[in-house]
Amino acid sequence: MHSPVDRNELERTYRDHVSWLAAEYARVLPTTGFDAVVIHSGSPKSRSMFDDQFWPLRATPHFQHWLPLETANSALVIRPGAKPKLVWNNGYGFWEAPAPPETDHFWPSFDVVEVKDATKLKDHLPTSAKSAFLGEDMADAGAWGFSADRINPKALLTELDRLRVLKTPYELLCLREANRRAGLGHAKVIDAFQRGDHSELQLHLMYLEATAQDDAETPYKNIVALGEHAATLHHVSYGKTRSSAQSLLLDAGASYQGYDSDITRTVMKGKASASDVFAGLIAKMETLQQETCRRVKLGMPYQDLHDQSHQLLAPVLRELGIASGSDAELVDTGVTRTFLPHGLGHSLGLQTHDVGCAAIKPDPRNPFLRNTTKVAAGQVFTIEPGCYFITSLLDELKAKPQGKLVNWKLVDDLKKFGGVRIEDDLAVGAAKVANFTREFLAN
Ligand SMILES: [Mn+2]
Repeated sequence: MHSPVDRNELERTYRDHVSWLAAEYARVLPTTGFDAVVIHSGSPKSRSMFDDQFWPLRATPHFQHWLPLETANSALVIRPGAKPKLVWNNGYGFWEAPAPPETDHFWPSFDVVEVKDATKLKDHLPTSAKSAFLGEDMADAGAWGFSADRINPKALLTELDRLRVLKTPYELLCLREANRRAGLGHAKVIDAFQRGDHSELQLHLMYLEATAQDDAETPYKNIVALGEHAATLHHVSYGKTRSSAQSLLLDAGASYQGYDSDITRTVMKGKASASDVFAGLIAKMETLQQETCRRVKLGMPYQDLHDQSHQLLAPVLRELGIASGSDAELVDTGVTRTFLPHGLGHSLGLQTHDVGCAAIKPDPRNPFLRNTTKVAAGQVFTIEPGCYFITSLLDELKAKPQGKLVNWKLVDDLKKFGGVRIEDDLAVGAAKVANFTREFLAN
């Protein structure tokens, strides 16, 4: 186990990160027609118009790119040549207050102006006719004098989304630590599952405890799927009764300074002979996933990796007797896509499914692929092949001519296990590709 983040390294890499961001904004703003930008942190969204509760804040990613402060109704003012200004609204009243940030390393990088009331924010914003506004509070922006063409201008947003694709050393440090934390949760839950029977809710709560996260703080809702529930790709309505299911799919992450990890493991318990095929499937998917990770090379289209994972899945299906036919037949007729309907992976950073790698539409055969870039040094993305027994998709396949390639008796037997997904977070360097997940979680 690696030691937690060193404070000096955090401070040093963060300063460099902010300098780099400042230089990039100084390059991007004039080319998109602006001389300054206001980045609003966001405001809590109402859960229902019929009561007075709010969802926890999800800060604007462009705001979090600068600093790990989860604070509502605050704003950053970025003007090339000037120190970044944080207009920090910390007037919370007496009902509630946000959790303090985990560390305070970021404050010296900003001129901080404190306001006690969201309505005072506008007094500290630029008045230039060439200043842009980024954020979800667009009605406020309009009221503060930003014309519609200066609110979330598409050309600027596209450039800034692109900036989040290539990570700085600071961001890599954070993403690696997010993996370490999630690894603690995975190890704890897998161990508990293999020792005894639990409900999905119990396993979920164990994960939160082991990673010291409240449910609302996890980067995405934990997917805790026992048995057949794993066939629901995003199973988040946890069973509350103890289950004797023999398989568990756990897809859960952690956050550090706003940066996310996204990890999936599928495991079995016991030595039930009836489940031999599924145990074999987990082992073969592990091999397939590791082979796909090994194939990551600078300059190759990520979509090629996605397509190759289908080429690798075809022999897995055949060797286990799930389907027959040649690799080409199984891939070209869409049989592998019935068992693996989602994308191979996605960019990862401040958002679990970050958007910067999905600017181009994928091939129509890969409708859910969220990474269509060429692999480049500085990218961090997931590799998460799977193989599932999803009744609705299987029924569609059964009705087609290529349905005859499938051993339906075996598929029906395997439905009780739901499916397999194995997911790691990879950081592409100029010289090598690091697997942040495997540093902390063997398999
Ligand atoms: Mn993922």
